Amino acid sequence: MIMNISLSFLFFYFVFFLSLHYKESDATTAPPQNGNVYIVYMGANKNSHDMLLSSLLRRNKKALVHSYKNGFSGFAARLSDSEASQLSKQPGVVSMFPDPMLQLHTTRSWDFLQYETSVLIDSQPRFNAVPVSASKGSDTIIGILDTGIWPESESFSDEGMDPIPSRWKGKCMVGQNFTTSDCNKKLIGARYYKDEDSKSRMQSPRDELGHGTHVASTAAGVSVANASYYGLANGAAKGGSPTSHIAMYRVCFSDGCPGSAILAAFDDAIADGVDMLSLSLGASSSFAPEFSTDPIAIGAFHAVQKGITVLCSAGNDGPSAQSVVNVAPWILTVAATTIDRDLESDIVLGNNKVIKGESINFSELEESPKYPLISGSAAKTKSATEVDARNCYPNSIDAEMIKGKVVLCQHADNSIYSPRMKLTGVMKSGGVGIIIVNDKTRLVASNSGSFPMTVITSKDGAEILAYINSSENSVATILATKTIPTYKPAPTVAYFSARGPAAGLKNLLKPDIAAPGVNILAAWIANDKSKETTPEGREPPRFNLLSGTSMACPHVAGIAANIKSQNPSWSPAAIRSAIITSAIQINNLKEPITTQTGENATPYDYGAGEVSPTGGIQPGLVYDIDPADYLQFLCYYGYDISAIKLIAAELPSGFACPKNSSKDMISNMNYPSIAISMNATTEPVTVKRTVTNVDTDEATTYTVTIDKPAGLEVNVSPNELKFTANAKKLNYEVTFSPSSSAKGDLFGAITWTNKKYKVRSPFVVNRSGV
Ligand SMILES: *[C@@H]1O[C@H](CO)[C@@H](O)[C@H](O)[C@H]1NC(C)=O
Ligand SMILES: *[C@@H]1O[C@H](CO)[C@@H](O)[C@H](O)[C@H]1NC(C)=O
Ligand SMILES: *[C@@H]1O[C@H](CO)[C@@H](O)[C@H](O)[C@H]1NC(C)=O
Ligand SMILES: *[C@@H]1O[C@H](CO)[C@@H](O)[C@H](O)[C@H]1NC(C)=O
Ligand SMILES: *[C@@H]1O[C@H](CO)[C@@H](O)[C@H](O)[C@H]1NC(C)=O
Ligand SMILES: *[C@@H]1O[C@H](CO)[C@@H](O)[C@H](O)[C@H]1NC(C)=O
Ligand SMILES: CC(=O)N[C@H]1CO[C@H](CO)[C@@H](O)[C@@H]1O
Repeated sequence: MIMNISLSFLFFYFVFFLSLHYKESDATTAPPQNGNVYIVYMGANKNSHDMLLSSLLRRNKKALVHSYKNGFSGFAARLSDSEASQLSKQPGVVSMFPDPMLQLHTTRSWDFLQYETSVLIDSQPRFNAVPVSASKGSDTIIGILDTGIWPESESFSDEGMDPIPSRWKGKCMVGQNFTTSDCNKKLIGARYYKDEDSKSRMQSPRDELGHGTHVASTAAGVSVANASYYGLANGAAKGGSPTSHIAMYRVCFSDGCPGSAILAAFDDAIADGVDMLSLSLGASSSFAPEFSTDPIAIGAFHAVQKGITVLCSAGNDGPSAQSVVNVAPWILTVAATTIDRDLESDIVLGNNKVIKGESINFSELEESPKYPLISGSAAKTKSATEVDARNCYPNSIDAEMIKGKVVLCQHADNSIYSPRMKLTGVMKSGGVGIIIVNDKTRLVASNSGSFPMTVITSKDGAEILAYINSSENSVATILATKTIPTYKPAPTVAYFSARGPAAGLKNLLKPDIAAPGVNILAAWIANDKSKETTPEGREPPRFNLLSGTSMACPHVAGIAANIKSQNPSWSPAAIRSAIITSAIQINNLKEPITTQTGENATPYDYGAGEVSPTGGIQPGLVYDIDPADYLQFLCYYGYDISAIKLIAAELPSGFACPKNSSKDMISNMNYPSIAISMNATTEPVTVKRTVTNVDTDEATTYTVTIDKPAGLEVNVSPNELKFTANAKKLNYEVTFSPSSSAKGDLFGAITWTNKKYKVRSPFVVNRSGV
C-alpha cells in the first residue's frame, strides 16, 4: 500500500515537475544534469578504454556508472571536478561531457485521450497498393528506450507469436519485481541500467510510470478487444506492428532519462540485434545539445551504421518555430497529429444553450444547469491584478465567492500556471467545476480526475461571458464526457507538436513525418493509483489515454517494422524514404491538413505529412543514403575531423572534409525531402537527387509533377525517368529560381508517378534578406 502511494506521488511529482520545468527553462542557463556523472567518449579506441577504466577503478571502485563496448567505446562515471579535469586530458579520451538529463515527450503531463490504428483518410487507394504478402507475420524486433514495461498487460500476450528470432542475443534481466519468466515471444528482451548511487531509481525493467508500457503497446501490442479508458474510446487497442517482437530498454526514471543510460542502451541494443529503435524522449528545445554532446544523436549514429532504423519524437515544445529536437539526418523525426475521435464534455448554460468542450471527467454534477456560474475576474481578490484573476491564478480569486460555483478561467498561452494548478486552486476553494478557455488545447483532451472540467475555445468563452453579463443568476453544468467517433477535420497538427526548421539547420527539413499523437489509448501499468489516472473509488484502468509526440513516434516505429519485414535488406534511409514519400497531406474533409490555428499545415509543421499506415511497404522508388554520407553532412554542418570523431568512432582511412564545405551543400544529401536557404540574389540553386527503383517491375517510366509556390520557378531535369533492368538507379536535378520579390518560406513538392506509385518529396526554400 505504502509503495503504491509513494509511486503515485512520484508520478505526479514527475509530470508536475516537467510542466513547471518547461516554463522555467527559458530563464535558466544550465541544462539539467544527472548528478556529477560525466560521459567519457573514446570513439573506437578499445585498448585505452580498458586501461583508463581500470586506473579509475583503482582509485574509486564506485565511480563507474556504465561502460560502452559494442557500437563505440567509452564509459560514464561519477567524478569530482578535479577527477573530471584530469581524466579529460588522458590519451584516448575523445570527448567528455556532463551527463544530460533528458525528458519523456508526453505533453505537459495531464493531457490525455484516444487511439485508432489508422486515421480514416481516403489515401489515394489507386497508388502504393499493399502487396498480398504483407498480410503475413513480421519477424521484426523493435527496441524501445523508455520507462520500462508492464509485462502482464494483455497487449504483450505472445499467443500466436512466431518464435524468438535466432539472431536475437539480448537478455531478459532480473530486477525488482521482474523475472526472466516475465519475458515471452512478444517481449523478448528487457534491460535496465543500474546506478548504485541512485537508490531512488527502481532497479528493474518494470515500468512504474506507465509511459513505456503505453509506447511499447502502440508500436507492437497485440490486438485487445473491448479496450477503453473507463468506457471512453472503446474498441480494439492494437499496435502498429502486432506481429513484431519488443525489447524494452529502461532508461527513464521518475527524475528523467540520463544520457549515460541512453548511450548504454544503444550500445546493448546494437549488440542484441534489434531492427528498429524507438525513442519517445529528448531534450527540451531550449537545451537542445549539439550533435557532439547529444547521447541520442551519438547512439543513433552507431545504430544506423549497423543498419538499425532509429525513430525519435520531435518534442512537445510547439507551436513555436525551431522547437523541433532529435534532428540529426540519420534519425527519423516524428511530429504529432490529432485523430478523428473527440472526447466531448459539454456545458449547458441556464438559457439551455449547449457549448462543446473537451476533457475527460468523472464529475457527478447533475445534468440540469443548476450550479451558479462565475468568471475568474468577477471573483478577483483585492490584491490581485485583473489579468491574474481572469486567468484564475491561485490566490487571485476569492474562495468565498467561488464556493459551490462553476468557474470560467482564461488560459493565455504564456500562463505560468498549468491548467492543473488552476483546477487544484478552484477545487480547494470549494468550486464545483472549472471551464478553461484555450484555443490550442480544445482538441487535446485533458484528464481532470474526479473534478468536473472542460476546455472550450475563446469564441465560446466570449459567449459564456456575454451570458454571465446578461443574466441576473447565471447557472451552468458540465456534462459527462462522450466519445464523438467521426470528428472532422482530422488529422490536424497538434498544438504541442514541435516545429521546424531545426535551429541552425535550414538545409535539412525536420520534422520528417507526422503520426497520431493525441488522445491515444494504449496499455497501462496495473498499479497506478494516481489521481490523474484513477478516479476515487475505481480500480486502476488497463488502458490509458495520453497525448504527445511520444505517442506519435511508436506509431511510425510499428509502420517502419512492417516495411522492414517486407523488405529485410533495406537500409534505414530507404525505410525512412518509403515513409516520407508515401505520406498523406489531405484530411477527412478531403482538404489540406491544417494546424491548431486552422491554417494549412506546412512541412515545418508535419514534414511530408501524415504517415500512411501501408503506403511505404511498397513505395516504388527510394532515396537511399550511404551512412558515409552522414560524415559528409557533419563536414558541411561545420565540424572538422576532430569534431566528427566525437560522433563517429571510426572514420574511413583518408577521410577528409571538402575544403569548400558549407551548410548549403547539405541540400545535396540524398534526403527524400529538399530544404534550401537562399539570400536576396536571384541566382538559381540546383540540387541533385538519386532514386532507386525497388519495384519488381524493372522496366518502368516515371514522370514528374511539380507543385510550386508563387514567386519560385522549379525545373526538374530530366522530367522523365526510364528505369530498366540495367538502370535501377537514376539521377535528376532540380533548379529553383526565385523571382526578385519572393521572400520567406516557399513550400512545394516534387512527385514522381508511374501507373502504380506516387513518390512525393516536399521542399522548402527560405529566401531571406529580401
Ligand atoms: C509487482 O508486480 C505485480 C505483478 O506481478 C504487481 O501486481 C505489483 O503491483 C508490482 N509491484 C510493484 C511495486 O511494482
Ligand atoms: C467490455 O468492457 C466493459 C468494462 O470495461 C464491460 O462492462 C463489458 O462487459 C465488456 N464487454 C465485452 C463484450 O467483453
Ligand atoms: C460584461 O460587462 C462588463 C461591464 O459590465 C463589460 O466591461 C464587459 O465587456 C462585458 N463582457 C462581455 C463579454 O460582454
Ligand atoms: C567543392 O569542391 C569540390 C572539389 O573538391 C567540387 O567538386 C565542388 O563542385 C565544390 N562545390 C562547391 C559548392 O563549390
Ligand atoms: C548569396 O548566396 C550566394 C550563393 O550561396 C553567394 O555566392 C553570395 O555570396 C551570397 N550573397 C550574399 C550577399 O550573401
Ligand atoms: C525565411 O526567411 C525570412 C526572411 O525572408 C525570415 O524572416 C524567416 O525567419 C526565414 N525562415 C527561416 C525558417 O529561417
Ligand atoms: C469518463 C467518465 O467517467 N465520465 C463521467 C463524467 O461525469 C459523469 C457524471 O456527471 C459520469 O456519468 C461519466 O461517466
